[in-house]
Amino acid sequence: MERYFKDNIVAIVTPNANGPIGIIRISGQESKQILEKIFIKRSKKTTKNIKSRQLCFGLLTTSIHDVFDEALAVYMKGPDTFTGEDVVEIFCHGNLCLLNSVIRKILSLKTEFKIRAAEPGEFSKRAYLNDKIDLTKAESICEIINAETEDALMLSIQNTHGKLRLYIEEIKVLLTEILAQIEVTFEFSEEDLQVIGEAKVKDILIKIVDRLTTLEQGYEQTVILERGINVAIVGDVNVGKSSLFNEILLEEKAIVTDAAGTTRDIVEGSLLLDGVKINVKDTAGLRCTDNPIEKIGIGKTNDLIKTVDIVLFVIDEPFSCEKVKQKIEEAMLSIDKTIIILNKADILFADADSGLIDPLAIKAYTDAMSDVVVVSARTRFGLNEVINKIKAQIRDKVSRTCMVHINQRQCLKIFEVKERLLKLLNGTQLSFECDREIIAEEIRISIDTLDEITGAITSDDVLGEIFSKFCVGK
Ligand SMILES: Nc1nc2c(ncn2[C@@H]2O[C@H](COP(=O)(O)OP(=O)(O)OP(=O)(O)O)[C@@H](O)[C@H]2O)c(=O)[nH]1
Ligand SMILES: [Mg+2]
Repeated sequence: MERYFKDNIVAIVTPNANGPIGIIRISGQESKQILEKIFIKRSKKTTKNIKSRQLCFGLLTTSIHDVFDEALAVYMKGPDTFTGEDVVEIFCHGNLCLLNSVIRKILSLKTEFKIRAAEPGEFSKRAYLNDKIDLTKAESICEIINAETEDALMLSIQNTHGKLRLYIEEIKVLLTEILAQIEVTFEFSEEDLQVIGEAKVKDILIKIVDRLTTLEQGYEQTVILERGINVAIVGDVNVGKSSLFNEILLEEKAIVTDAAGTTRDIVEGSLLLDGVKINVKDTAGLRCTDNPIEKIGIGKTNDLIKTVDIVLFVIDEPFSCEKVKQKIEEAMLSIDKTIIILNKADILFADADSGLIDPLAIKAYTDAMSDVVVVSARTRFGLNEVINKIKAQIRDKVSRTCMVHINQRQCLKIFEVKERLLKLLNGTQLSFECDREIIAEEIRISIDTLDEITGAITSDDVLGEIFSKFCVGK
């Protein structure tokens, strides 16, 4: 741990691109002296000293000969800073050449100061090592930066306020209660044991397992919120899959032609529905073919079908119930995740006189085929109904009650504890009377595992892995 406190680190904290403003951050004991070497405060007042938490205007030195930039800088004395150390932030023009030349200038001071470039996530790692934040908060910072939807953002922000830590602390309190119940029995004779604790211990264990299950569900929700819901458009060739894909995305993304077998690769696009990211995938039409390229495309479609959350299965003939069922079976689709779409309503249900879609003709068909949504990709008829069906499936998959952002690492620890406790609850070999020491030990290990989530206990390797996922400057 010592090494973290000895050297100063520097990084550009704004994105790796040109922009209006660029920010450079330095953290470490010598931050202020480093700033004073590269920044000349210009002030009408006589005082030239840089004071803590006072934004100063001045000239910034670069590594380019004779080039100075006008900039603002602030020095914040620790420990009330993000990293807990002295921190400097410099706000200059957001040109990457300029920012890099300032960094080079700062690093060139390494003969005078212990200064080096920050590793990914190192500012957050120092904040954690200096007890400014716990591990759930550190991880949520990275998750906030990467959140793509409002829900994912909201949940990550809640963890910076300690939502997950609180859940974990509550479970730890319950486990500690059990430990106390068991430890108290160490004083008693075998006959008294039944009376003292077993029922209560089991009750608390059941309660904890319930809470851990809720947290595991939180992980499933997190995955959906972060990666979105995957929707594949599948069906025979030429039924209008690509046309539908383009209309759903409101973008001419996939090629549409009247030639059967136009689409080969999977074409992807995304949109937000009810705050959830929907990844729509257009696929190669299913048919028997000798064309080797098309065959590869159909292979990709078949692989994709197995992994997506929702399939929009498109037909362009008003088939009977049995025929639709047969086609779904042939395509090996699970009916639960399939929305059947009959496309080309503009020609299939055209009124003889006006040539327009005849709602009565559609009603006659859908009365018998209630699960089929009739649409026309050409006129956008029925498209809202498709969107509503997708939204209904989202509601099934994303329950917004009891949501907490859980990442994979945290979920694995939760799973580990749940498995351990379930073994205690269901284990036939262990008896409360004879194996109190073993049970107590299992509870202690469970508490330690939960501590690994909040970071109360952790190893250098785990820390290295967590923070290496961060971007430089965070
Ligand atoms: N009249 C009418 N024609 C449509 C409709 N949707 C698609 N088409 C036409 O049907 C033909 C095939 O459309 P695509 O969207 O390329 O069909 P696909 O299912 O992607 O075809 P493949 O990629 O070859 O499997 C094109 O000529 C489209 O203009 C529709 O709703 N009404
Ligand atoms: Mg296509």
